This record gives sequence, structure tokens and C-alpha cells, in this order.
Amino acid sequence: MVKDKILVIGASGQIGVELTLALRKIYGNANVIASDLREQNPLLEGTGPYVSLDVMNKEMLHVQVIRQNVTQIYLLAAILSATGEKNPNLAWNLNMQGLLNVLDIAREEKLHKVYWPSSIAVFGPTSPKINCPQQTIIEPITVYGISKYAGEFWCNYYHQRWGVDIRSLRYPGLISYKSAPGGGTTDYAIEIFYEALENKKYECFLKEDTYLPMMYMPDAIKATIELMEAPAQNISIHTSYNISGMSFSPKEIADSVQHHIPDFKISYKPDYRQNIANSWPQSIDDSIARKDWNWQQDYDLKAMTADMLANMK
Ligand code: NAD
Ligand code: AKB
Repeated sequence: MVKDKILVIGASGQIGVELTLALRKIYGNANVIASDLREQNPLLEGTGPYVSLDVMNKEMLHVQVIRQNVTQIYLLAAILSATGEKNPNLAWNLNMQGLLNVLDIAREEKLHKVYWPSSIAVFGPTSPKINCPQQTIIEPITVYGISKYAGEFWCNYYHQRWGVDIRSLRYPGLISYKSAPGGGTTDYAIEIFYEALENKKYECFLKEDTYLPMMYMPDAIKATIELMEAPAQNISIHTSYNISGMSFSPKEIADSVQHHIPDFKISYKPDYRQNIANSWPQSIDDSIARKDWNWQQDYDLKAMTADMLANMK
């Protein structure tokens, strides 16, 4: 069996740090190369190789892939929903060109597998709000959502036309404490923990009854690895799989935090991100992921809150 050598692009980000560490446990530290535009995250230091790399520089990326004998790429570099609305051109360029660079190299170098995440942001105001299905009306209103939806079809195209084994999940908002989030609409569900512990109060940028699909990072890492390890014949979705963990509103997560920190107070001051959140579904139907590769989450709101606070303290 050929030993896999993995390149993680965007390894210093919110998902990248935890995914790199998890992959290093499975494949061995030396076989998982972390890369990013930024300095490597302190949590990665001393755990394995790191290269400074810009995914927009296709030539340098190609050289790294050949030089390091890379067989799998996890592409995590992107601009998320809230930051994307501030600079739509930059978001479109990075989110699309970065993906196309990786897909081309994967085709040319016959990489074994590629992982690229999509998002619930592909859905728009005309998609069903409750238990939003895999296939439905999809009319995203953010540049981030448009780039993710286009990206899904590029993945499908490279699979159909050139047989590239590229796998993808439509992550919900991800909640974690190890590495800071990178500018999303769901980031309030992380900020609330920091503010509750430090100041016992939090001003939320979404309204109290804004329900959104969310997931705790350990579940996201588990889902990613399970999807990548599933036999190719089990994979029926070559765009991106719906995947679900939990759904809650700012009021519900505040109640959950108050259970541990009784004098915590939340107030609400919605900003431009409310419009983005309003356009997304409140919950997701992920029955195809459950059927194809036995997806099952471990954390609900109560378990996630307890684990976040225990670790952050
Ligand atoms: P992040 O912003 O925390 O991390 C992205 C990383 O990419 C950063 O470390 C950044 O320095 C790096 N990067 C940016 N431009 C680069 C470039 N040109 N070359 C190399 N690296 C570059 O993002 P994240 O939250 O870890 O998200 C990772 C992926 O998961 C993205 O595709 C995102 O759309 C997707 N996703 C995230 C969430 C979430 O809640 N975090 C939800 C859905 C989908
Ligand atoms: C964001 O809010 O932009 C991300 C996402 C759901 O893709 N967390």
C-alpha cells in the first residue's frame, strides 16, 4: 500500500489547526504538512512540518506537491461570509481560484484524494428553512455562498470528467476554543463563551430568535475524517454533503451558558450579519450522509456548552 502524504492548506485557521493535529495522529506527524499564508499556529509548533504557502500561487503550490510527494490535499483557505461581504472581489478570487488551482494539480498529479469544505451558506432565502434537504432551491445571496455553490459544481465536474476523488461537506457554523474563528456570521456562538467567562456579558450581533445550524468542532473533525476514509463506492454526493449537528438561537445558547454562569447577561444589537443569517436555513436534513457513511454527531447544545466552558476555563 502506498503511504499517503497530506498537505493541509489553511492549516493555521479555525478548522485547520484541529484537523492537522487529528490527521497527524492518524497518518504520523511527518506525513501531514501544514501550510498557510500566516505563521503557523502555536498549537502546531513542534508537531510536524510547516511550509509557508499561498494557494493563489499555483506554480509554487505545484512545486510543493511534487517536491513533498503529496498524495492528498485538504484545502481550507477561504474568506468566510461576513468578511466576504466587506470585500466581495477578494472573497471570490481566493475561494474560486484557490480551489481551481488545487483541482488542476490534483488532476495533473493524480492525487489520491482532495478535501474541500462547502457550507450551509450555499442556501438562500428561497431554500426551505426547516430540515433543508440536500437537493432543493439554492439561491445564495452572499459572495461566500455563491463561491461555495460554484465550487461544489467544480468539484463535481472534476470528478465526472477526470475522476478526481474530491469529497466535501456543507459545514454548519463551527464552534471551537482552540483556534479563533475567521470572520463568519456564526462566530457569535464562539464570542459568547469568551465574553461570558471574561466579562459576564455579551452583546450579540444577531437577534435573539435567529436559529442557525451549528456543530461542535470535534464532530466536524470526526465527520471530515469519516467522509475521507469512506470507501469510494459509498460516496453518492460529488458536490457536497449536507451535514448537521444541532440548531439553536442566541437566546438558547445564552440560557445554556447561564446554566453554568448564572450572572451572565446577553443583549442584542443586530448588524449587517443579521441579513446573512436570515437567508440561511434553521436546520439541515443530512439523511444522505447518515445513510452513505453512517454519520452521527456526538454533541448537542448542552454537551457542547459544558465541554467548551470546561476547556476554556
Ligand atoms: P479560517 O479563516 O479560520 O482559516 C482559513 C486559513 O486560510 C487562515 O489561516 C488563513 O491565513 C489561510 N489563508 C487565507 N488565504 C490564504 C492563501 N492565499 N493561501 C494559503 N492560506 C490562506 O477559516 P476556517 O473557519 O478554518 O474555514 C476553513 C474552511 O471551512 C473554509 O473553506 C470555510 O469556508 C469552511 N467552513 C468553515 C465554517 C466555520 O464555521 N468555521 C463553516 C462552514 C465552512
Ligand atoms: C460563516 O458563518 O461564514 C461560516 C459558515 C457557516 O460557513 N461559519
